[in-house]
Amino acid sequence: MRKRWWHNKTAYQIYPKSFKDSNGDGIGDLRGIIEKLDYLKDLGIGIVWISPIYQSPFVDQGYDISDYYAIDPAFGTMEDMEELLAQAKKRDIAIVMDLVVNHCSDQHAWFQEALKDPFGPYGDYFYIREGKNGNPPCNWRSYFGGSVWEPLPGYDNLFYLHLFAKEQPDLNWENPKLRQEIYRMIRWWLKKGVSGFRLDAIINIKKDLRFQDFPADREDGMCAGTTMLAYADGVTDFLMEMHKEAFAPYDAFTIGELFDFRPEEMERYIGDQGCFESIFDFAPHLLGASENGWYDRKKVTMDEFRDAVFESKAISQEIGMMANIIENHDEPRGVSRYLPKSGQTERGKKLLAGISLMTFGLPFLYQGQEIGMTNKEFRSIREVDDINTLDEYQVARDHGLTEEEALRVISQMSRDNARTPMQWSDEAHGGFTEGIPWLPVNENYQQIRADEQQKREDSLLNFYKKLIALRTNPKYEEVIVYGKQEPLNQALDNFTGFYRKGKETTLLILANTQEEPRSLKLPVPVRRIVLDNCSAVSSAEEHAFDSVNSITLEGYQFLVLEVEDSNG
Ligand code: TEU
Ligand code: CA
Repeated sequence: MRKRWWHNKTAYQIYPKSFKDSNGDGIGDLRGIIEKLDYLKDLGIGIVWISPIYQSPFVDQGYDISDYYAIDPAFGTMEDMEELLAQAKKRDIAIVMDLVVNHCSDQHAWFQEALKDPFGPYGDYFYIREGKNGNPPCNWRSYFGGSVWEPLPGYDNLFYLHLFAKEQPDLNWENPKLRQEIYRMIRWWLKKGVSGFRLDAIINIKKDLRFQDFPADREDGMCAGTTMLAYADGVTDFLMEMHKEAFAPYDAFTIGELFDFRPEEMERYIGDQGCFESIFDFAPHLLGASENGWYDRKKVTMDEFRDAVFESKAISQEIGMMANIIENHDEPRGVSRYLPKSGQTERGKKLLAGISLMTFGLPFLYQGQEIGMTNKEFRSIREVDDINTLDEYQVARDHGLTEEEALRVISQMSRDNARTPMQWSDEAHGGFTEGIPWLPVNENYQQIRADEQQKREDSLLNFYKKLIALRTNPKYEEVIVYGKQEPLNQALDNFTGFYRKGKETTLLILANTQEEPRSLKLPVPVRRIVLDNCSAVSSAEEHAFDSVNSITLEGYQFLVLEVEDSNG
């Protein structure tokens, strides 16, 4: 694997609308991010990905872009952005933007032109097709419900394709002119000083151009739009071209958001000659999913989480570095989702943090994760803003769930769980805003907040700092960044254990993912405890460990041990 500057970094995702509001309008903004750069620096963050801040009508919270060259006034101005880039650079923090180019907003000039003349040059920027006697061309369902085809206003029997909301028309990547427009825009931002991009929903840019029906997968007679991906060959041709024309000239950091990819394509995605530098590992997040919708999802155990992560590492670690997440702006909070009820404590949260950050790959935190923010209890559907959640609520209701049952589903799965404002302090609205927040703050902000955890030595936040610091600690950097990951006792229930084997150092990571203590035979002599979530270990050197061959782990104990090389 070719060494890259970002390999020993820890990354952090900011959802700008909910991070920090600087002017009291209830919406987080760029000046708010600038205010908090020192907080991020102190945490040890080296890369920050900011969800979309471009001009947008906010049908899908900025993932519907109406001008790729403009900052939305809700977030600030282009000068604010330039200032953010400069301030981040001073602190050696790379800024990564969101690249949303599978679709744009229906308010984008391109689409407005296409509406005027569907057969003109801009019509060909989109997928405009004839329907079947006034009905959609095929039976694909959009991510957010309903057909992917929307009648083109003012025309008989013409439809445009949108895999997401109808206000997010898909861009026609088959059109070389469109592709060049996108590459030009990417280069423009890179030239400005952005370090790279997170590529939104990027696998979808290649369509199965036959636009034919597939067998229905729900009672509505439709099939998931993503069904077509199995028949859409050649996405990597587009991606390689984009890499060559836009990213390579600036040596940009790129991280793909892709589901539904084929494992044998890993090399082409994140290998040394791949189209991206990294991709997110969504394996644990796909667990328990049902094609029927959120109401039909299965609860995921920590052992399933472990198995999914181990499998991802097995297929990727010889090739490249995936990014490890427990949550993001589309997912529920990781601590609420993966930890058993009895483990939803600060100790359990440290354990989950430890597993995630000691796993081979680029650690990627989502805002609030570092203080253990949790899901929110939604008591009424009126508390929800997210378009995806509103649809899933309706799907659950249509399936016969009561209002109360449907709200329970939403409380577990809603994307708004992750989008409630960041909990900075015990001031009103968690110190996020001096006005009224666009989405209510989680009721638990007095218990879970950054300022308190900053001060408390044994807090989750400080545990994250230790984990992050290990990644650049000269003693452990090589093993944590590059050491091979190998499972330990994977057949044990409620247990996650693995080695990280470096050139000179071997670490053993043990996590007792249950309330009951357990004794464990240690396969190799232990040299020292590097990190322990049950007692404070301030520095590795101070805690030499007597050679022992068994250990008793407390409930939800997490340990990083330096051990003798198991092969020698
Ligand atoms: O997400 C793509 C994607 O596949 C998700 O929509 C996912 O399936 C869904 O959120 C599960 O509930 C990206 C963005 O991360 C998301 O916020 C956007 O809504 C979407 O693209 C459209 O741009
Ligand atoms: Ca604001």
